[in-house]
Amino acid sequence: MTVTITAFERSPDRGRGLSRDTRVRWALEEVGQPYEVRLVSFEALKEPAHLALHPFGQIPTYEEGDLALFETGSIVLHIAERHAGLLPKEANARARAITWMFAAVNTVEPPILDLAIARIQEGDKPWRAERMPLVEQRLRERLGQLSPRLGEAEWLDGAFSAGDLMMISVLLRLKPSGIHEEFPNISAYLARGEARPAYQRAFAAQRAVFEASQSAGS
Ligand code: GTB
Repeated sequence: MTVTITAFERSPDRGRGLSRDTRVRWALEEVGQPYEVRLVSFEALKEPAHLALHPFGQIPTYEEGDLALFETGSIVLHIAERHAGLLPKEANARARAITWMFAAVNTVEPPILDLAIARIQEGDKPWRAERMPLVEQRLRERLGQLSPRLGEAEWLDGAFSAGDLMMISVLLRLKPSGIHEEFPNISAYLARGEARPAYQRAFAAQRAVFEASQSAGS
């Protein structure tokens, strides 16, 4: 069955792989599921056709036959459950891998998003100077908890899983800030994720969208 996802026609991250379609592309690449991409403009995100797929008017969405999904956690879990390779077969290990997926989006991503919002969307607000140290401190606390748990392990819990895919995807958003470099084992973990051939293919695919938009605009 054809799988179609949506992605930004012109991603604000300029092809750096930080938009959330990258994690869905990565999951599809890991399991070897071919997919198509429908590029959506910012205006189209808020139009009825897209809102019927995504009530919050965002990317990515995932369509497969009659099934339409939104929310990357749910989409990656769906892919991982339908294909071998991203979730362990043993029930407890599988539950732990899913726990790491939730930890990525519910516990680690929020302080990372706060940092992005404070830096970009609220960069010109009068409270920025006062707020930024608090935002950075909360983020460092969270990374300071994740780092010893990861330790020198290759992945979070045994073999690479959808838990690592989500956690690495979330943490990669830190790259522009450089804060991850304060935690060498987290930096090495990100590098291992980025080195995976499936990640490389996903990154190249989203990068190609940016490059095509540059050529079209020039
Ligand atoms: N919780 C949802 C999920 O995980 O699927 C969040 C989806 C989401 O925030 N999508 C963003 C979106 O569609 C794109 S990824 N925003 C449009 C809108 O809300 O109107 C967020 C993103 C944007 C820009 C960068 N960047 O420039 O680096 C990185 C990530």
